[in-house]
Amino acid sequence: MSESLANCIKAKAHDLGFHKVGITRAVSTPKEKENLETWLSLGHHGTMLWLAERKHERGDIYTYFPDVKSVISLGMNYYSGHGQSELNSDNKFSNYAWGEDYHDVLKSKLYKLLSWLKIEMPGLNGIACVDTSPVMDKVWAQRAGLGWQGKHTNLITRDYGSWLFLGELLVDIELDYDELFSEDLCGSCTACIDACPTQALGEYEIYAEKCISYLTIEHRGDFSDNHSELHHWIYGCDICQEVCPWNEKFSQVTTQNYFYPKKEILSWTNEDWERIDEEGFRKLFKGSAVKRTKYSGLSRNINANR
Ligand code: B12
Ligand code: SF4
Ligand code: SF4
Repeated sequence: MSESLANCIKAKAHDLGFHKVGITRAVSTPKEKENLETWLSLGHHGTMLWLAERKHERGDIYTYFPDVKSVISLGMNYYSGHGQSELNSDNKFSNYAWGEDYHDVLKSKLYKLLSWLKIEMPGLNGIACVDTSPVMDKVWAQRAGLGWQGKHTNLITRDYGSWLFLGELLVDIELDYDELFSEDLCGSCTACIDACPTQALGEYEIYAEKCISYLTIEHRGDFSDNHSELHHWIYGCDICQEVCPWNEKFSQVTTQNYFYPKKEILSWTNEDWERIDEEGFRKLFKGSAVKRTKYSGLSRNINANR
């Protein structure tokens, strides 16, 4: 297909508010599939059974979408310029969930991009994916040239660091392709591994069952004794990204104000968090990714940090 269509897709994506776009050929990914299956067999997914249930699709894009020819990978910067030290509470709250739910924000923009593309290319078939589809977002972002998977396992870009949400459009047409991001710019740094308070990181590998983000968001039920160390985090955890020199040097405040913190996130005290009830939770986190942990999960986390 013509180079101009790939360029038009990128221009349209930037107009819609995406900060990074790359396009890559859909291929089998046997190495990543094997890594995923080994990781699952070692139980590093904890109670995230949904990861194992769709492992064949997640490890092989053709199983998910047999007609796929190209993957358009997109990144959106969510760095609001605020840090944990500005929170008026000892409770820490991950910055990715300070504003609106990124799934909704990215999905609606991906649908707009797909609708536009369908007008340009009548008959085209495509799927919009953000996080919840059985697709390895970071693997495709690296293949499409957006950046590399750092030792903390998140995708880092040269120009924004790692504070980026990722999504893709899978389409059944050929396009012009970007080069794989083949450099590993972590070098000899191990800041993320050293800073992780629960030793949840190996090099380029996460033991999710130990990760505070997993424990506060994905883990269901009570914490057993050895899972009670949340290090003041009540939702998610940002430590490995906060210490990354690529974020220290290259973070840019996002142009997308959906992700700026709600005033309560900045102003609430420990007592405010401890007083939150189900109704208050529903109001505060309407349209937010925090719904995932439900009221029971958030209050469990608040209590574990008291
Ligand atoms: C499951 C999941 C989690 C789990 C597991 C994290 C993980 N790294 O997999 C938990 C709940 C812990 C989690 C936490 C977070 N998540 Co999350 N998560 C996902 C999800 C749904 C799937 C990721 C996946 O496939 N994991 C399976 C493992 C095997 O994959 P992997 O770690 O990438 O493994 C690769 C390599 O590490 C390597 N590998 C694996 N094992 C080994 C072993 C060795 C020895 C070696 C060398 C390599 C190696 O091979 C794998 C394949 O290439 C994706 C969305 C998606 N659909 O992709 C979001 C996603 C990765 N999460 C995201 C975010 C924002 C977060 C948090 C920052 C949220 C927070 N602040 O609390 C944290 C970050 C924690 C961290 N350090 O990774 C973003 C990351 C954006 C980015 N710039 O990279 C994503 C892409 C969502 C999105 N669409 O934007 N997440
Ligand atoms: S998110 Fe927190 S607990 Fe999880 S790997 Fe990073 S530093 Fe460790
Ligand atoms: S902290 Fe260092 S090792 Fe970890 S991801 Fe960033 S550059 Fe790589």
